[in-house]
Amino acid sequence: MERPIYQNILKKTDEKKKQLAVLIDPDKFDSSDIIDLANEAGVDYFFVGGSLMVKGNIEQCVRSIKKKSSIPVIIFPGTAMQICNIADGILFISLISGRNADLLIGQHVAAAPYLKQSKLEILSTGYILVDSGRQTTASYISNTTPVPANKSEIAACTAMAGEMLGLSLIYLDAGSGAKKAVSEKMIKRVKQTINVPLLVGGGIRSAEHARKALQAGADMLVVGSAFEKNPELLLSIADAVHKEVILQG
Ligand code: 1GP
Repeated sequence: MERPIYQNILKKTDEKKKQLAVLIDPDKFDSSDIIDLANEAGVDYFFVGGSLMVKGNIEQCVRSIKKKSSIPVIIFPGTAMQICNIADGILFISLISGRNADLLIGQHVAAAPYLKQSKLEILSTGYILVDSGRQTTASYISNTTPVPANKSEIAACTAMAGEMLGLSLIYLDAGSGAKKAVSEKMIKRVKQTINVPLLVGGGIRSAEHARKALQAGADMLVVGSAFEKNPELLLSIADAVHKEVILQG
């Protein structure tokens, strides 16, 4: 089975080329400026989805992106209701930091036969929610307790277990709009314990911050809220991600 997205993520990770995913929340998607900027900056992926969708239409949102860009679109689903066939791939997320059976395996069972028939590339992902100083929509809606921010060992053991279970990506997330992002210490500790690519997101708001997360060991950054407030930031954060290749190379 062809897995172009995953192969590309692996290749870039092996080459120590850092990657940037722009998270688009369909509820807040009201302008295509962000797509133009993402094209200009050469970002790697669009992630589309949200922990809770109130008025957005995921299919319309993916369609608008695809009309203007050839950057692969990956669904980052809050629930199985957000599966959208016209995207390129989907993070098949197991919320391994929580103990909510439905989000560990339940929704996956319901979605599996549908996904099997779709052309979406399935990216199995161990999702680790990290405490960010205040409750996020992700932790409230998922009804799970995030890993305490200062407990890097818990995050590391959780990531290790996720990799041992065969998950292809590990995603450390402080949640959208997090007050405090995942610490460099935790990113470093988790990166030391796994071989699969490490995604980090939640509360990244500057190029300097992005650089630090990458230097700590993140292979891909996921940024959403900061670009909603200031789309131009996309250019400087993407630049930081690309320059990091040169620094590490
Ligand atoms: C949330 O990691 C993503 O799941 C992105 O977070 O919106 O805070 O950038 P932000």
